[in-house]
Amino acid sequence: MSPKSLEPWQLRARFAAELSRMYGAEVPAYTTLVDVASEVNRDHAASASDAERFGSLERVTAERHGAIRVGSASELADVADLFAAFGMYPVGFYDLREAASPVPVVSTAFRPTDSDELARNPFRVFTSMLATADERFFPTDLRDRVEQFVGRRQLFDPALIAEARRIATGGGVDRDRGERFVADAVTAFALSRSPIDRGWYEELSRVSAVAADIAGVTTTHINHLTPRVLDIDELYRRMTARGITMIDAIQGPPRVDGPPVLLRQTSFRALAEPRRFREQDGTVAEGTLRVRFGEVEARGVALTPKGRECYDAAMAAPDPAAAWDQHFPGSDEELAASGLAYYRGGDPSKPIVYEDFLPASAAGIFRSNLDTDARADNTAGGFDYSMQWLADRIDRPIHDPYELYEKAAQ
Ligand code: OOG
Ligand code: NI
Repeated sequence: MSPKSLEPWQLRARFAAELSRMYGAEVPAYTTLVDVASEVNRDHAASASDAERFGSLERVTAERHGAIRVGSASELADVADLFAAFGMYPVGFYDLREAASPVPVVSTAFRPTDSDELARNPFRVFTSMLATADERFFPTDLRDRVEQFVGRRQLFDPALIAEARRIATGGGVDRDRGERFVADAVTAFALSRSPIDRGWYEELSRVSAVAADIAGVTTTHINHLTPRVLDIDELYRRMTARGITMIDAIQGPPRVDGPPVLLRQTSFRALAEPRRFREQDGTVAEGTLRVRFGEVEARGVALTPKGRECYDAAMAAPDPAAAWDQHFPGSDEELAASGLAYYRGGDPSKPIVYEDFLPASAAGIFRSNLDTDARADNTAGGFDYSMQWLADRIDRPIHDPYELYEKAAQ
């Protein structure tokens, strides 16, 4: 490739940075969050000797995850083509219908899969698809209308997807075309000003606020963008001190004295944003919707399947923090020796960072930012979505996260 061209990782780094700029302009509290996260990271790096154990300060400061939501498998297939140009591939399967407060979506995460690529820029996007085939949420008549509505819209310009395919195949692109491609990809996730059909949006809201956000509009948007922080408890305190009300709890593992594992997250509700509505009489009126939010996360070591069982057992206790020591040893040496967590070459000083998501936390994050839970008819039949079902529909393998950690550990 010529020195003037951009490789997928460079496109990915620009994509993350430009999405961040756009989201900051759209959601001002996000900018505060990023500032506070950077401060906490700087302070933590200055005071802790092993601050870069889970990635360089440079990686962590640039690190973001985003979340988007789509309405059908064919829209998800377009997303997969688009993200492949950035070296981001589907990893893992999350069924949020199984959560304590169910959300009618199934999800995967698009991210780099190799250690080198993750070190260059680990941008990941949690991507949810509306589970329209699940009759507990969508009786046949509603399902048909949702599928027709989604089938008629076009989230991505076919030219953008065609360009993405060319870039993925070529392994890069020249600078001018690459910059245009990134700009067009970012625009595809901007909040739209086109009028929303109020009656349709409200009908879907009665089933689920997430269903309305996904299928009540003709576009998609970035739902949140999440910076990574090295000390999430400190971040929580500083945000609260600035007068931003965070959700009650940090999701995921409790704060522990031993090595941090997996992923801890917290969020706050963004303000209502101006949107336009088409009323029943055809007139267009200004209104607002409150669907987006801010989130921040701290990442720890990836657990093996055996470690994950210990985690699930600890979290099932009435007080997970108090029960933690019964399930987890207190040092990296012991975690490595007992095969509970992944370390590069088995060396306890080289933890492999958890790059994925947690279904219970994801459902908790969804829920804490909604006014109402989904309405389900539990006498109706569900639908057996699975990782393989999704992979077949998007015509791509979905990676098993454990296989990727296993490979990184070797
Ligand atoms: C996704 C919620 C899940 C996370 O970090 O667990 C998520 C969404 O709101 O679309 O982003
Ligand atoms: Ni998130």
